[in-house]
Amino acid sequence: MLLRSLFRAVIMGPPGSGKGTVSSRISESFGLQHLSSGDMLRANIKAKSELGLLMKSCIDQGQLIPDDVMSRLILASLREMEQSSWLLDGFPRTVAQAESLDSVFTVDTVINLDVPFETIKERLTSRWVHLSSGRVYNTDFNPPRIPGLDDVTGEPLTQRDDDTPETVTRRLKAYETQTQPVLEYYRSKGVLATFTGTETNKIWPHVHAFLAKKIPQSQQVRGGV
Ligand code: G5P
Ligand code: MG
Repeated sequence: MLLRSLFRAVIMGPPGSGKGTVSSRISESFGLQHLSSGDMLRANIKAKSELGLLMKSCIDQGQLIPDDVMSRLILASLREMEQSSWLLDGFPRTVAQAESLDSVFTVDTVINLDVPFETIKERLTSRWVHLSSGRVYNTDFNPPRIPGLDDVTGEPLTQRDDDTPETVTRRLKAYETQTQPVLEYYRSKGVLATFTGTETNKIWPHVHAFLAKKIPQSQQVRGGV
């Protein structure tokens, strides 16, 4: 039997650094399945499950969901994608989460979007999202074709409850204390690739060139940047 080689990647970066935006481009160019922890949590909240309520209170306060809850949720989804190449966005966010991922899957590469905090704040207050697909817009950077409506479905866009200036400050703090140590964890394993900049359109060609070398040609959907 011919085994297809799988590619497993993680994308990291502070809130608003462009993980969702870059992930969409990676999925489109390289065919990796995009799994966003934040999108999964928001789907649970929308479904009004009991767990969803607990999650909402954490997210709205800019705090992380407990590691055991988060790892269970993500690893269950990844087990269903065993035959796929994937890109994880927003997980792991603590060293404990990275260790639990490592105990089941080998991560081939970790893309780290290194975007200064000053750049991020104003981006988030002008972000609009299509909740069910995770598509992300911005009134300045990538506005929808029709204001307030998703380009693909025509459904209304919404703003995230955690995109207020106060909550963004708390999310950046949580990133500094809990998530930055994960970068060191992956650096010591030799899989961390950092891309520094203030504009996604300038960072993206570098990410594209890097992945084009890493991902088997047979798996790439199209080569353009
Ligand atoms: P999320 O959902 O993972 P964050 O905070 O990590 O949330 P976020 O906010 O989704 O990250 P992003 O995906 O990095 O940001 O960025 P994006 O959406 O692509 O871009 C942000 C905005 O900037 C968009 O409007 C975009 O259009 C615009 N933009 C992009 N590039 C540019 C540019 O070059 N210029 C300009 N002007 N604009 C640009 O997690 C949310 C919460 O869920 C919980 C936590 O509570 C977390 O706070 N959570 C977890 N808790 C524990 N463990 C985990 N693993 C968890 N995962 C999620
Ligand atoms: Mg995101």
